Amino acid sequence: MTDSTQKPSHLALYEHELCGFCQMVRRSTANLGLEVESRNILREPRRRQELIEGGGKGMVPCLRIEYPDSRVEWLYESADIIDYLKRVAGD
Ligand SMILES: N[C@@H](CCC(=O)N[C@@H](CS)C(=O)NCC(=O)O)C(=O)O
Repeated sequence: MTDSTQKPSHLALYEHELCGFCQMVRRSTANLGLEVESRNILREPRRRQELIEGGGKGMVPCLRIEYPDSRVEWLYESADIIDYLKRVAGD
């Protein structure tokens, strides 16, 4: 469950280029005009480690949501990520 009361201060997408679900999310960030940092878990192994440590599993795509008070949430599932991004873009 993501915090719908606060706007994120930073968004980062853990992904890789061989993942079709990641491509769907990436397309949606482009269409919505959102700035989302890309963190590639194949090209940068430390990103995969971060993902497992922070989110609990190595599955991609995963959106790391940081709030102004430094709280962090990890959102898995492409459909949930896209819904969340649409909400953020609509604010
Ligand atoms: N239902 C998930 C499927 C994601 C998925 O299957 N990701 C694959 C890459 S395309 C993966 O990370 N598999 C490795 C793992 O689950 O650890 C979604 O829509 O995001």
